[in-house]
Amino acid sequence: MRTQVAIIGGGPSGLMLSQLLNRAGVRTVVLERKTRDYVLARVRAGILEAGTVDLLEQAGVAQRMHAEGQPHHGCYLTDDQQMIRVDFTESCGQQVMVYGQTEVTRDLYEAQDRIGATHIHEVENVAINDLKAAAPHVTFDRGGQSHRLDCDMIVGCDGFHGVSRHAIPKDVRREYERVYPFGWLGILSETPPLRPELIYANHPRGFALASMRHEMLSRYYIQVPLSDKVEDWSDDAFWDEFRRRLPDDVAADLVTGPTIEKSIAPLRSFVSEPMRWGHLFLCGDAAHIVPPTGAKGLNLALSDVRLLSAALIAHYNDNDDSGLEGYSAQALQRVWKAVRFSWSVTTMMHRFPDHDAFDHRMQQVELQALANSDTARRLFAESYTGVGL
Ligand code: FAS
Ligand code: PHB
Repeated sequence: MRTQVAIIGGGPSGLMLSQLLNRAGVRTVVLERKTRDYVLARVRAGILEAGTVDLLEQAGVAQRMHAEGQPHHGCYLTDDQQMIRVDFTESCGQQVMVYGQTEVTRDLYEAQDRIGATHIHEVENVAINDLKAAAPHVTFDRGGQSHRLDCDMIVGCDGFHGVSRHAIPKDVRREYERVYPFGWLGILSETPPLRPELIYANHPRGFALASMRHEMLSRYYIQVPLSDKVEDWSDDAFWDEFRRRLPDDVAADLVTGPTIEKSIAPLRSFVSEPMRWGHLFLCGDAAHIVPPTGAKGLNLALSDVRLLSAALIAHYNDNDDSGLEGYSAQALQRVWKAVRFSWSVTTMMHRFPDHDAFDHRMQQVELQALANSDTARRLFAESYTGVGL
């Protein structure tokens, strides 16, 4: 088999990259270890920055998002009983789109089918070879048979647990990590969302987030200890704890119901530099992870894809390699700003086991600044909507 760009991983990064490259006449093959149904069953991000909305339009996959997505012009942060609203549009002229990652992935798969893009699912033992040679290649197994894919370029879109990052020599890679001492227990329920906008809650019992997918599908989270298991949490136990972490008047409006999805995600900040090594490029979670508090993960992944797709198209169509040469440094500039924002909001809004009264006072002062300062709200709004990254 031969192609121009081998893409390892068929999540949002790999799918979007394949879509943008094929629309520009650049041939790809996507190698994905799971089935399409497995990938589509994942429930993850829910917030799209304006830049991500633009990219979906550029890729020709924005129609359903505009029809079903919900534009949001602000969000709330609470500290005990105080509700602080940050108005994105007033502060920085921006908005975000509430539209689940699951739906983005579905839209991309359907668009890829329409253009006949090549996806190979249920691959195993993917290995990256000859990265520094003139022509690299990928080997993999499928259905008990070994295969070789010759290509010009390899893009690692295989997420945090993928193989691509590890193809960069250990003595070349620089890794930075912060593992948080808690996780997020998330549920989906076919109930009307608590409020029309998101609510991020800092409560003495821990963080909570009230989000949604649409007017009859709520997405709620609570901070839980890393030792907790999903089976430790009945629906009733979740609803009781979620309700306790919200201001009384807000909690009084909570409509509960059976959960249709329940999972616990660990939180970490992670960056692996560089994001290029020879003919290998990394995009998305393969290179970096942020805690979901800042709603940056998916948006940062697609920001990498926007940069790399333009660079690869210029390479093939204009014989211009400036984008490829500058990709890693340029992508990492935005990555580190998003990592900082996600870390700072996570630190402001969660209860850490080793925090003392001084730490909580610092959280209160930061939240009070959002309540009292236009400048603080503008800085938050610019990072949250992505315009400031
Ligand atoms: P992904 O991890 O989505 O995709 C990688 C793909 O590569 C997967 O399909 C995997 O099966 C495949 N793969 C892995 N190894 C492979 C191999 N060796 N060979 C072939 N294929 C391989 N972000 C937010 O903005 N908000 C959120 O609320 C949020 N919640 C999250 C909850 C969870 C549990 C997780 C894990 C992430 C969450 N994220 C959230 C971040 C998430 O949305 C990611 O940023 C986004 O999925 C990144 O997309 P990809 O880079 O494509 O990586
Ligand atoms: C979600 O709706 O899943 C969501 C929204 C905002 C976040 C994290 C998750 O910061």
